[in-house]
Amino acid sequence: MTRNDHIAEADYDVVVVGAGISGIYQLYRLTELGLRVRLLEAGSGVGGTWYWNRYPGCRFDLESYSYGYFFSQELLDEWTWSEEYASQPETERYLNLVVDKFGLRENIQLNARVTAMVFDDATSTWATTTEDGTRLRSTYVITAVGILSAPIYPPFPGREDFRGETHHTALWPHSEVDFRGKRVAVVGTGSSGVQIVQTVAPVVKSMVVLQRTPNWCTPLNNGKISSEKAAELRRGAGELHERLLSSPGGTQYQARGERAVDVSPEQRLAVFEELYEAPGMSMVHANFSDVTRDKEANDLLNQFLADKIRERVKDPETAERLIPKDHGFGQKRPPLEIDYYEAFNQDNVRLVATGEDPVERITETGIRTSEGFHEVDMIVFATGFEAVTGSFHRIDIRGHDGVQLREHWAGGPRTHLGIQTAGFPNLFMVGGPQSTTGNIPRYTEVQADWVTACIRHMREQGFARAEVTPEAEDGWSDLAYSTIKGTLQESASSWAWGTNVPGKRRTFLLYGGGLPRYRSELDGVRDSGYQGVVFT
Ligand code: N01
Repeated sequence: MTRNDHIAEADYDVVVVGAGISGIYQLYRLTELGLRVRLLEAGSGVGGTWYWNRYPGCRFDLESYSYGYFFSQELLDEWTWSEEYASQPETERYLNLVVDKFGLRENIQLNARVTAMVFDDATSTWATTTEDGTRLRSTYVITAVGILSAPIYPPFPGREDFRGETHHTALWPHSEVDFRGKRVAVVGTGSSGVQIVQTVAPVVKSMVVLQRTPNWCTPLNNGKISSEKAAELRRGAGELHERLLSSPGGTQYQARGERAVDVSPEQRLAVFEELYEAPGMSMVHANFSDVTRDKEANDLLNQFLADKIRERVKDPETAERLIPKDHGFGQKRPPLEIDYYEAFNQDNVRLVATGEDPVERITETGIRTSEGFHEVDMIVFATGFEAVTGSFHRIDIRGHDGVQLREHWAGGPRTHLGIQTAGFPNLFMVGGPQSTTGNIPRYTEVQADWVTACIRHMREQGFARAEVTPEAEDGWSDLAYSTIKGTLQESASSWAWGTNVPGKRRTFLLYGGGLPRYRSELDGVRDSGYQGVVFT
């Protein structure tokens, strides 16, 4: 009898779910180990977020080169990002190139939406079923289902009655959607809504933007990447990667040492002005150390940003409606905009604040609010996602004794390291709850490396299953929550807390400890021989 004789024979060693940026990387690492891997993807192409969200104007809000892969110098040499913040088609092309370049396509099954994943205690294997009834048995399952991938619609009565076109930004069709000369309603003013409004406003006949809560949007300040910069990025890729992994958000930014409340009003204004002209998330990550932590400092920044909105939006009433009153800058991930505020200076663009003028129903020809009727040809729902846990809850996942994951997480998700959950042996999550914030690919690459090492360890030691203890799960869940305690984020309302989904329990769904601490937690568990994980 050899060491692995008690491990049941399965169709595959590993089934990975999701061909987004994280799933593709996980697949690559597993094929390096020589495992038999099948990756199941619901879409008819790879790319995940960058496959589904193909609406006009969709692009990165973090630097393209900080978001892409670093595992292959050959890939870094071959690929050149054209812009600091690449658009969706470019990113989708990049991910397709990676899949082909590393021979991963043969392991990927497209049009394979997973409906169920059931653990069999007798054989310690998982049965994964797809929508068409196909069933695959594997020793391990790894979910890479994305934290923003379960789209939601607002519960407006009459949505099915509308006879014009309707689209959700996260389910955008492959065929071109023609906005020219159309009367369009956009529901939702998060990052997706902001990007689509500013992009299509110049070509529509008219637009009504339905806003429930305004956001603090700051300028993207995008730019082309010159050939000199591209060469420099190639040369410095290793260093950049290290810098990203050493920063809390996985970004290239560094916060200032000083506090906003300690400098003179002139100095403060000069810094805020500089950051307003700077690219990307500078306002969040390169700002004074206290602006997203301390209420007084935060209010100073809010005042500055509110004045910018007043400067840019001509109609004072519209400007006031666009200024957030319920949260401070940084309590939610801020949308980055190009000329979003200027769109409201067009005579044919109208803002409806649904707090003052709520939607009553959708009819065959438009949207009725308490104060009027908006006749439109198209409705775009930019209404976001059931974030983080939504994609898990849309699959019937059952562990020991048939316990459902959604039951296990009824009081909010519980995990160990954001990677495993008690009662679900050999199920690993990449990009699961309690595991990320900021630059997601930087978090999920360290998770995928950890999972790969854990599976290698199991195979070397002849273990059939890996299971986390309830104590380890309690410990991590408490720790993940404690990372946000006492910060301004603790009182936020957003998808990160699940509060955008009616009836969902308010729970912090992410991990706020920062990437260096997270990496050290992962390393610590691995180096201790996987403390908290029971192997049999
Ligand atoms: O989704 P959201 P998103 N009635 O949840 C409104 C990333 N991302 O797709 O704020 C009326 O932020 C909702 O209102 P409220 C990024 O991390 C990145 O825009 O809940 N309105 C809100 O205005 C981002 O944070 C990029 O009150 C309703 C909007 O719909 C995350 O994805 C681009 C409503 C939803 O905003 C999610 O962004 C796009 C209702 N019943 C996304 N229900 C980049 O730039 C919801 N809303 C890389």
